Amino acid sequence: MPTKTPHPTAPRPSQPPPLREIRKVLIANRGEIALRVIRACRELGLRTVAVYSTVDEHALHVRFADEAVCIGPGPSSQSYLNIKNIIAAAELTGADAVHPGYGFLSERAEFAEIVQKCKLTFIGPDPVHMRVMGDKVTARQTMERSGVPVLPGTGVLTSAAHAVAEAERIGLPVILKASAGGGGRGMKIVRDIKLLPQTLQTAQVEALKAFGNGDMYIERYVQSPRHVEVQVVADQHGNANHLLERECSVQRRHQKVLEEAPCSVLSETLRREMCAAAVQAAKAIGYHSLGTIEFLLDGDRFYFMEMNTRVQVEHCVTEMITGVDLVQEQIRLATGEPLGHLMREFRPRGHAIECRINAEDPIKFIPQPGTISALHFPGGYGVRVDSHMYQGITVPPFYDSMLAKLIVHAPDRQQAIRRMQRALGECVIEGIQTNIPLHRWLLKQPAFISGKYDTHFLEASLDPEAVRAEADAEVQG
Ligand code: MV4
Repeated sequence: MPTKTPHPTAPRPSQPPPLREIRKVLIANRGEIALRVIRACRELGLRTVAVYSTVDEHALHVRFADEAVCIGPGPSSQSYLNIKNIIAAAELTGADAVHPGYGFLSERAEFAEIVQKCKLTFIGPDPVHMRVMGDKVTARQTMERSGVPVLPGTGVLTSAAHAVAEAERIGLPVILKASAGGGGRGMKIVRDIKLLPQTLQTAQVEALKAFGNGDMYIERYVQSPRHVEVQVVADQHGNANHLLERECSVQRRHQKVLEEAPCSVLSETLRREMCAAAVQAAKAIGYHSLGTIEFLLDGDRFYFMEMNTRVQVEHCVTEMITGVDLVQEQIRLATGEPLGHLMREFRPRGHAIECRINAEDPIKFIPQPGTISALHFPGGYGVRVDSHMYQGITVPPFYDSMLAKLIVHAPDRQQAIRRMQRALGECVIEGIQTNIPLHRWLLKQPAFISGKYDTHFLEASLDPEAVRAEADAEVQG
């Protein structure tokens, strides 16, 4: 084996040599993202180690990897979150790097620290940056000091009286957020000042129970925002850049359902400003690796919401409109290589849409584990399917219900919508219920087609009868 196969677009020899050699990567994850990382590794000429729980013995990531190690039983707490067993698997196989994927251990700073202490390369940022961004009050204050727009808000609330005084200063409605929360967990909207003390009390108790930390803060509540996030990349030499934005407002209970890139309502000026703010955010903390800066977009104003320090489910729509393999770049950046070709200015190349196909009742949204009896995925020009499914697989009940990501790329948004409708029509998944009827319904909604929707659109316009009609139409063909 050669010691290192250069990335095809890697900087030419005039650039400094990599700081760390990576030859074998352990993927501390499962499902489609484990496959996604294994594919990137294979193209980079890197060897791969899969880890798996007993219920994933026949999973595709186990077969795709060069080696595989069982790390425990089905429940995540005993397998995909079992740090000791994952590190043991890395040592046993002689892996020299760990890719955490998304979910599971991907945003646990302690895990990244342990990986580093074991002389393994963590394919992600510095644990310090994971901590700063994991604590939402610290993240907010750090961004505010760096000149990134944030909503009027507070630090950690010290008492009910403090909360009331601050809410009166900011103006109602306000939103109470848990400093240790994120992704929509531990939030409460307050519209009546009389209800604030009681709501704060309840929220503190809940946050303490859920996160082991009851710290709360207040922000002005934006009534109907869009969720727009910017993909950033940064190297270990102080360079940072953006790869445009993703629109993620189509969600239900903080679970994204469909994502697209670029955002169809951003003017060139606003895009430039938002992307510049995201780069500024990454530079402010000396960040390196891939990251996402989430913004709330309110008309033509945008505000920092959170930073995600991992590869995201929806990274593929960015890949389609930029032509960049983000996972390969994430691995390359972890070796210490400079941004190189990623320093160029990116312009959106067409339009991409991703539908998350979940194993769930499309009307009641209840997860549906079971065995897939028949499977056919769409193909053809401009269609990409990232999935760990195959005919005969049994979907275990322990993990996320996402079965596949259906991604389309087309010259413009209207053609992308048509292409997604076409691709969904070709999709056959039998044996378990999926949310494909929901997507078929969604893609026909005038608010979606016009692009004029916000974070409330899906929940506000959900029509069980219309989704059921899509499910029935699917059965009849
Ligand atoms: C907000 C907000 C309105 N105003 N903050 C939800 C996820 C977490 N990252 C923050 N979230 C929100 N924060 C203020 N000051 C509305 C949301 C929100 C939301 C944001 C993005 C996507 C979907 C959402 C659904 C409900 C609420």
